[in-house]
Amino acid sequence: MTLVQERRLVTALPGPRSQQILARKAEAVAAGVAHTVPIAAVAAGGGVVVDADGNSLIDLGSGIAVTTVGNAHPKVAAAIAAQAAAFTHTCFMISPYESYIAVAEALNRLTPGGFAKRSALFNSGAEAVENAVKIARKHTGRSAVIAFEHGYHGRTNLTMALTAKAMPYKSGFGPFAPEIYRAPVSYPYRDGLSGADAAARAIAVIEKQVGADSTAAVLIEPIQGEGGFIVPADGFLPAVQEWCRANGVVFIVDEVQTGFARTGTMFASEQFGIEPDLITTAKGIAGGMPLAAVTGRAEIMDAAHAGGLGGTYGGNPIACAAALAAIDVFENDGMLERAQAIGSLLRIRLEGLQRADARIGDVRGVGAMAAIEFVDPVTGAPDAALAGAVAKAAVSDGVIVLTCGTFGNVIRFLPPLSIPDELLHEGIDVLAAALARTEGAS
Ligand code: PLZ
Repeated sequence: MTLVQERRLVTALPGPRSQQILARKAEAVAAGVAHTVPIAAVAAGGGVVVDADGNSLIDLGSGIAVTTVGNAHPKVAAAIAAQAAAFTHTCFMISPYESYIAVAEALNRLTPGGFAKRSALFNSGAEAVENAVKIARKHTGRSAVIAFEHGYHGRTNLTMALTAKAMPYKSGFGPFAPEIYRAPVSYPYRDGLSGADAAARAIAVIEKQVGADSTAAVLIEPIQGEGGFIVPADGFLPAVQEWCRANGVVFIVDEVQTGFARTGTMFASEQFGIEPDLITTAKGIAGGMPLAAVTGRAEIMDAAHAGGLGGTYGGNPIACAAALAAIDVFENDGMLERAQAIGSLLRIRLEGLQRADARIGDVRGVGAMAAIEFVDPVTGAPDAALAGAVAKAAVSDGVIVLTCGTFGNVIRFLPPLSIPDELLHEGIDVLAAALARTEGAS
């Protein structure tokens, strides 16, 4: 890690060079591809992102939970360089190569469940989810898929249908794929239900409105990411899994955001005591290279006929080399412990903020995946304006934080696990100062 680990603002953001580049963006890049941090990045590593003007920002977002091992991690960068020099592509469906197979073996070994497994590799989280649904439908011969309120699964046509939130993800982009049904989730802060009661409510909706016999799969994030870092009540996920088992429904758990040490275990499923039939992964898997996977029970994964799954780039050799290096770091460089330590630090700091400010209605998360939900202290109504203003002010002061939530009123913390503690503290200090001087919507 050669970058100096400090927050350093040498210009207001965006600085003059970033301004020039962002002006070109406005002219050249489609307006729909927006950005939230007004800089042009030129380097990143450890716990910082450096821009074209020499500003160094504290990174509490990891490019949306991707650079978990650290940006440009030396082992990942070396593996990419070596693979790029050897060969960049053959297409695994034409001429297979060992690294793809080694990634599949690692995923089969690391994902929860002692049963025989298979994996297939793709390019993005959305593509992994699409393929998990294809596989579940082929295996069951059924078509309905259950997704949940507040769920997020991507922006492709099928995954837009699976995603709950209209704006910005779906609005004007329909018609959406058929045979997708939405069930209520467990959102303890807002519904006050036990896990068992929330599961009973969801199962009743599925049974009454869809029917187990028509249902190919239930698809859920163990902790909902884009939807607001919603941690379900204890017992919710096991009860849903049990219902799936009893009804021959494939239980697909989307660990695209929660996967790979983020929550302090390799997969969040482990913390909820579930062993999904299929798991989708992406983001953290390859240290920043585009790679995604579906991993699961061999008899389900093998249901698709030869040639039924694939794609030109799926499991690209450079992405696989990066993944093998990242997985080595996850397993051997103390990443689980680091995620747990970051989680404790964040929780202590965020709960401190909450005690001092009633506009923070909830502090939640697991490991290095933490969030605060902003509300009107009197009514409990979501305060998206406050979350947005605080996040924007923190960014202006050199701390990258992301918002999320169906109501847009959540600030989430997804630091790279390579961030030093001092920068975490400084990042929270900056956020606290921004909060103290920001008025809410009410
Ligand atoms: N499943 C659980 O979190 C991606 C989306 C950001 P892709 N989340 C970040 C945005 O605004 O586009 C995500 C996820 C879960 C699937 C996906 C989709 O992964 O790699 O973005 O396709």
